[in-house]
Parts: sequence; structure tokens; C-alpha cells
Amino acid sequence: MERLSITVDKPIADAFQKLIEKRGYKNRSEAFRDLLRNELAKESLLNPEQECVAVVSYAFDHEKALLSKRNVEHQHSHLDMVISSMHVHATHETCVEAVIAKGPYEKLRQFCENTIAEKGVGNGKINYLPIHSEN
Ligand code: NI
Repeated sequence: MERLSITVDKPIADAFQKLIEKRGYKNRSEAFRDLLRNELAKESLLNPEQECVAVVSYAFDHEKALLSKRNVEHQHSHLDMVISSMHVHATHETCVEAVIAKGPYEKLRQFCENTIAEKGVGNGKINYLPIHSEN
């Protein structure tokens, strides 16, 4: 570990303290490390070849059988990237799926964005986690 010291204005320090308490961090260092990690992760996604794991989640109406079939076909046609998928019957009408895939960022982004752009898919969210050998 390396020690970094920073100086900030009091309003920023107060707002940071409130954020730490709200999110339940045990100390400022852990909170600051997470902020840095998030920024560094965003930066590494500027590289289309950056190896990532992505979690794409979305909801859909389970009575739309064709949509469900298309989602599965989409996953089968990306076997090189899809690691796992989970299907949850959230209500009588709504299903929620989470798909975890791995690959270079740009290829992964296209797969994930095409998944949630499918007609009938709602509340789609994608989380990209860059993978570095030191992690
Ligand atoms: Ni279901």
C-alpha cells in the first residue's frame, strides 16, 4: 500500500463524510479507494480491447414467449462470451434475467446493448467490471 494525502475544501470534506455514513463505509480510506477504483474502471473502458466481465440485467413479460426465445438464441449465438444466466419469476407476469458475460469491452458492449435493446425488454442495466491481472 502507498499512502496518499489530499487536501479539500470543508464543504467537500463534509459532503464526503455524509456519503461515507450513508453508504456504510468503515473509514474514509475505503470510501476513497472505491471512488478511485470506479474512476479507473471508467478510464480503462476507453480501450475497446479491455477484458471485462459484464452483468446485464433486465425484466420482461413472460407471456411474450417469442422474446424469451430470442433472448436465449442471442445468448447461444455468443457462446464465447456468455458465462452464466439466471432467470427469476419475479411476479405472475414478469421475469427478470441476469446474464454474465466476459470478453473485450467493445464486443461485450455490443452483446449487452443488443440484449436490452430487444423489443419488450425493460429496465435494462449493464455493469462492466474491467479485469486486470493484478485484481
Ligand atoms: Ni419466468
